[in-house]
Amino acid sequence: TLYPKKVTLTNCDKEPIHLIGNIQGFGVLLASDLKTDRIAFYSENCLAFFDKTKEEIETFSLNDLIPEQYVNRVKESLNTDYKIHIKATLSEENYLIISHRNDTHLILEIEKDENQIDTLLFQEQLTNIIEVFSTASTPLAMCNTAAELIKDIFDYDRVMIYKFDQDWNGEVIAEQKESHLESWLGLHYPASDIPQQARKLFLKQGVRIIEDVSSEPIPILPANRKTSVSLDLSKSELRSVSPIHIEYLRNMGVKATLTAAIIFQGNLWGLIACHHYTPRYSNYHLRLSCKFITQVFATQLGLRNTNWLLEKTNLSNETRSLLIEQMSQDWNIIEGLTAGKQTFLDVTEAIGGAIYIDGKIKVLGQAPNNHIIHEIIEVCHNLQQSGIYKTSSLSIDYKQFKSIKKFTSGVLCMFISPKKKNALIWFKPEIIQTVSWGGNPNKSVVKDNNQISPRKSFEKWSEEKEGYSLPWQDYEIAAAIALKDHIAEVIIEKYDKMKNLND
Ligand code: BLA
Repeated sequence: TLYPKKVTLTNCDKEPIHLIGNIQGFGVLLASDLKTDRIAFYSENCLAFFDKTKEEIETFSLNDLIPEQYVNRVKESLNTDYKIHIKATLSEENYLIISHRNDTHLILEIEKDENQIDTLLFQEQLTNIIEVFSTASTPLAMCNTAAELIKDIFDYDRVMIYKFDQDWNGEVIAEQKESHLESWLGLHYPASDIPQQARKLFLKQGVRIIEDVSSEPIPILPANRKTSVSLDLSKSELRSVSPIHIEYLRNMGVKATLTAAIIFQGNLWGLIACHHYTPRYSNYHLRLSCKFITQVFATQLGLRNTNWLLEKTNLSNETRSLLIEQMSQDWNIIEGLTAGKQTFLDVTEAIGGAIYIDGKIKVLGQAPNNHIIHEIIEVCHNLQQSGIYKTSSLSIDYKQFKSIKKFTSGVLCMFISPKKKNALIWFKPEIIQTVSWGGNPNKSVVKDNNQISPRKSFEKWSEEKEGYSLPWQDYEIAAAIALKDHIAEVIIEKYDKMKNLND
């Protein structure tokens, strides 16, 4: 296959795990070529499963291995992006055939059908879920509820809600676990623990299990032995696991996982990560249910966040209308924005700010002196894009501002007109945080002989994070842009008024 033998530090996030060329042993895999309709790839365990020789399978089409009525139904998945699963009896045993297509192949994955779920109980549980989520009081309460539900239903030793930040580092924000395990609640993990290609696959596959980190991967063989391409396993249920991640889990002492993607508006918001300390198989019914619950959870969570954002936006809009009224009263922009009951600070969550118009500076709340404000404006003007510059770590980006980091770590600067340096600036204070990591994030990879390994220790490692404010949220930036646009309008109107008076 084209799979690189050595994964190095520089190609870690390029390891093509969708082409890994192996499956896990809880099923068998067949792939038929969409063009020729013949079997193009098969997992090695198909030989025993179908009791055929390599030579036989390599000349077969699906019909030679699987009864025609099943093959016909399986082929329905050719017209859809979804998976189709059918119950099948093969050699007098019950199986599930789960099929889907990629660009070139129809892929069949066959697992034992051992549905021991009490359907009625299960439907009851699923029905309760929507109610339970919608009555949770905060998004965090909702995450705790989700962790409890997943623990109850799927019974892994540890269930975590793992949330990504804007740099793809993550934090365990909710946890349910067996009481003898130490808690990982609040621990942070660096982005490199789940590299970008692994995150991308979660958008396609949604839920995946690792049944047993100690099991031997089963090779996928090409029917044509000269084939130099690998089968794309992006959506496969059985895809085997990157050796680096296997080592990672071993170092953690974990034997099996169930992982579900929390996807909101097409973005990966976080993961439901479940660990088990002995091998554990969750059948397809359970995996589908997990997907369903996670989707309901993601939707409810998204709704909550949207409502919250809407409330904030509405409040900020009201403030802005008032400011415009104040500015229009006597056409004094600076007075209108700073002297009334509401000031321009109120459209964001800033605690200080400054206005610079035609050489005049006016400050509000916690703000540095005029000299420093001039310096900040210079920096912002050089870095602005479309008239905006924002940072939540001014003193880290620019050492000369270290002495003012207490009140001025966060800066949002909005230039009113692109040519002049007239600007509105908002400031946020430094929030010193102790961040606890699950292992030292500076040593998240160990390198020996050009071979890389994940860290060995997941011991709690704490770090003081200084010089950062809370981030500027999208609604704050939108509010600042809207205010700036209105100020520009007021300036034009004022100019027209003055002109009319003079004419
Ligand atoms: C995959 N890494 C993953 C996955 C998780 C994590 C959840 C998804 C696969 C799964 O377990 O089902 C990381 N797991 C965590 C974290 C916690 C957890 C942070 O429980 C916290 C509690 N990993 C490394 C390094 C590399 C790496 C250094 O530490 C690369 C150089 C790679 N991680 C890596 C790869 C995958 C992965 C390649 C994909 C595995 C696969 O799907 O084949």
